[in-house]
Amino acid sequence: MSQPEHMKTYLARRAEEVNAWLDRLVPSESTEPGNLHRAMRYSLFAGGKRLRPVLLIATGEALLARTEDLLPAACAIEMIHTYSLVHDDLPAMDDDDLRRGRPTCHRAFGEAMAILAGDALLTQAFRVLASDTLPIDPARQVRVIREIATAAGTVGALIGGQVADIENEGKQTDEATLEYIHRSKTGAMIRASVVCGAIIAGASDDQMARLGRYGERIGLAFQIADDILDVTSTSEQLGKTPGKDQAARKATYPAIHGLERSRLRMRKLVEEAIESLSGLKAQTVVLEEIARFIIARSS
Ligand code: GRG
Repeated sequence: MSQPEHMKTYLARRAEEVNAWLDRLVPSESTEPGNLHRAMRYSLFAGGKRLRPVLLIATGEALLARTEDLLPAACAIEMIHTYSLVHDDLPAMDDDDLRRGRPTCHRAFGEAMAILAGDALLTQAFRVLASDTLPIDPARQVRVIREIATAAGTVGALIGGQVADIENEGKQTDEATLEYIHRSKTGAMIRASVVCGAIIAGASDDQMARLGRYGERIGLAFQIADDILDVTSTSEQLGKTPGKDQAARKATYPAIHGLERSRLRMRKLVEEAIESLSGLKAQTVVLEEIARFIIARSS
């Protein structure tokens, strides 16, 4: 089996575990308000790759944490990621009709329900993180909550990056601003996935620093790959509308650097990510493979 095929199988197996836990952690459609829970589940179970939860689990396992101690936090990160996609697709933001290969949440349930489904996914994530479903030492639990709240927040993080992205639409964006948007909007949550796996596993300061660097590099590489795919893929391949970045005159790597330089930068980031893992004193093969897999389709 080729490396990407092997990784696809690995991701699919892990995604099944994550899905089973998500199913337990989010209220059922028969629980009132049923329509809201249906909207949350519609987006949550629409077939996302589960990259962030898998990163959290793979990092924790590399440092010998138990999988069941990692899964609740992994699911919470996926809930936050899904909320961000639901809100990003709204008419007031990216105004998209297609996500994960099917109509976006607001297309299926209406705008009001999509806004509330996003809010509810974010809230449920922190409920899970703060509950005793997370069977870890309370000091580590608080660190995980703080890490995720920071990554989902405003300063160099998800919401802040989204604001910068919107404010720079249609403008001549310089390299520093582009990098800030990518590191914040996409990179922060990916880095937090890795770092939270490390916190739950009780990583040393040295391991935290190396893994933080790994997460930061693959986070940026992932967004450059996404920018490249937006230019080079079809809507069937992407599960969302391609060419939207260009149409909205968004700040992207290919727009500023062209495809070839973007690919070089992305590959360099993955090399640096893998280098960061050396000396970790842990079994890092899966993390190396994930880093390569992230850019495989856009290389
Ligand atoms: C609304 C606060 C707020 C933030 C929105 C996530 C986001 C920020 C915008 C979505 C558009 C976009 C290009 C985001 C970059 C991150 C990205 C590539 C998301 C898609 O992640 P995947 O590929 O998706 O992991 P799946 O569906 O597999 O989970």
